[in-house]
Amino acid sequence: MGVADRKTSPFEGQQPGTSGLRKKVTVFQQPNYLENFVQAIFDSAPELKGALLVVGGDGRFHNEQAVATILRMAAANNVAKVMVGRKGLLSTPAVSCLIRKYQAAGGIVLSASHNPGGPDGDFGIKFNIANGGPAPTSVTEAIFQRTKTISRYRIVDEDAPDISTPGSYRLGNLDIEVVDPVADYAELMERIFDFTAIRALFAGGFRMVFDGMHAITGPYAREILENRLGAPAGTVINGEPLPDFGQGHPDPNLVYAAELVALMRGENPPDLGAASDGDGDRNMILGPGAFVTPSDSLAVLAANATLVPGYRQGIKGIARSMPTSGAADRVAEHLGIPCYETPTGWKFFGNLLDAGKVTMCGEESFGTGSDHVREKDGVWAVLFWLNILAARRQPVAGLLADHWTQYGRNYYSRHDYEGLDTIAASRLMLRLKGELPGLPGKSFGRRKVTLADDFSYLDPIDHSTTTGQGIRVRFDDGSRIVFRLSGTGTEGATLRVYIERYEADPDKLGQDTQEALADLIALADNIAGIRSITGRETPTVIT
Ligand code: G16
Repeated sequence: MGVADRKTSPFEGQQPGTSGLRKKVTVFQQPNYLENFVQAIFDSAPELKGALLVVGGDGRFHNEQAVATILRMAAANNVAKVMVGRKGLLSTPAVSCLIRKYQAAGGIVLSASHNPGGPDGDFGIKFNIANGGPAPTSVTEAIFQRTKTISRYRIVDEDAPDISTPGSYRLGNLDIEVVDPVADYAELMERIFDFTAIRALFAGGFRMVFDGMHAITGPYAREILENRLGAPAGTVINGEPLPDFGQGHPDPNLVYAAELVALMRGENPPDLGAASDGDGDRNMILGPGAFVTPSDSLAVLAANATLVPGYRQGIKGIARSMPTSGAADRVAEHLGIPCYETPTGWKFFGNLLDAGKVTMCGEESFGTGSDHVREKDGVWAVLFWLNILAARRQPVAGLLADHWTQYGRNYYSRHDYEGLDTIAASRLMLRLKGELPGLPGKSFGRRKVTLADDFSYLDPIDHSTTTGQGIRVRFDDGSRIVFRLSGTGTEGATLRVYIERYEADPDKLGQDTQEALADLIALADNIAGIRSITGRETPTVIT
């Protein structure tokens, strides 16, 4: 077996963003581009030598080639064994599950999440550490620094084996175990949820539609919902993973999950509508006449957690990203448990979960999860909803209404301005930062600013500080506007504006969200000059 030490030179900009390195497929197709980044991972994570590494991706275009390259490089970098999903397929939460279950030293996830795929689409790579979660900033920064000086990478000459059938293979000194992508994950779900109750729910005629969006979760949802829980065939739609996601945009929100949204708004809608994203870590929950915001979803799951066998003992704490609404905070307060506010990025939950400070976490970006793995988990969230609905026998809208009656409602919306000119977007943020000192005490109509800052986070476990995590403007009535630039896009800049207002009046809990937030939405433009600086009259996506 020949091991080649191949010469290379650094590429600009191999800096991981909110969740790994995401670029256009064409960027990843450049000779040595992927190799440089993978070698930087091996150089920055010496614990992988002689150990087990989990590898898998969401099946998007370029997945197979990338997996083959990683196998050849793992063999040359003295990894003892790679566990890889059949055909290189694994959802992101399934990677996390395997790392934890088989005590791997880490994992490599190939995905650009909810971003479109195909030859002109996006690709991505992310390193997960031994706890199963995304590497913390200290590690991603070390990888990035390494990419700047890299001059060689190691790869075996031999081709990687065909991994389309589960089994044991060998490549030089490397053991390769090809696993069924679904089996271990499905087994974990059976241990957490009351499958008997959910089975009875379906047997009683409960109808749901799960939109796999031609991404990774189709096979997971088919196996769990249709095969193990007895939901009728056809419950899972768009369930075949395709390299270009059927030319769709695998982002489970009201805009991109249009087929599901139309079904839920059509005649005789099913009792539950759900969707997941490219790599299976996001989720969207809909009921007839009800859209559950991800922030509300976290709050509802936390409030009802003891109905689920895996959380019967109660939850220790909740964590949410800063831009996520305060709905979960109210549940935490009621339960007498802490609620932590972290920067955007699932990696910030890892320390809190490992230290046992929190059991559940969630983000406004359609992510919910718990300490069962160290990633957010789309199918898990859907099963959690099913378990609650099976226990409470209530429609989604009724459950939400009851929740708001008890806790009040955090009206919440995110307005995204995608594909902005990067210079204009930075100018907007810079200008806003410059305004911060003058904002507290200033009045806008009937509201007065009580806090205006650029969010920074002191990790209570490792005491690291992360700065510049989004501009927060809070008002005296508890409402809030947050501005930040996305760290996951690959084209231009995306400005995210998060708008939130709390309402406790029982007569005002059923308003249309955009109407309930209309004056704050106008205020956001007034404060940040969005229209004048970006030239955009309206957001690209409203969720
Ligand atoms: C990633 C991160 C999430 C984050 C989301 C959006 O999710 O893991 O923590 O909330 O991106 O980030 P941004 O607002 O910077 O675009 P995913 O599903 O894309 O891996």
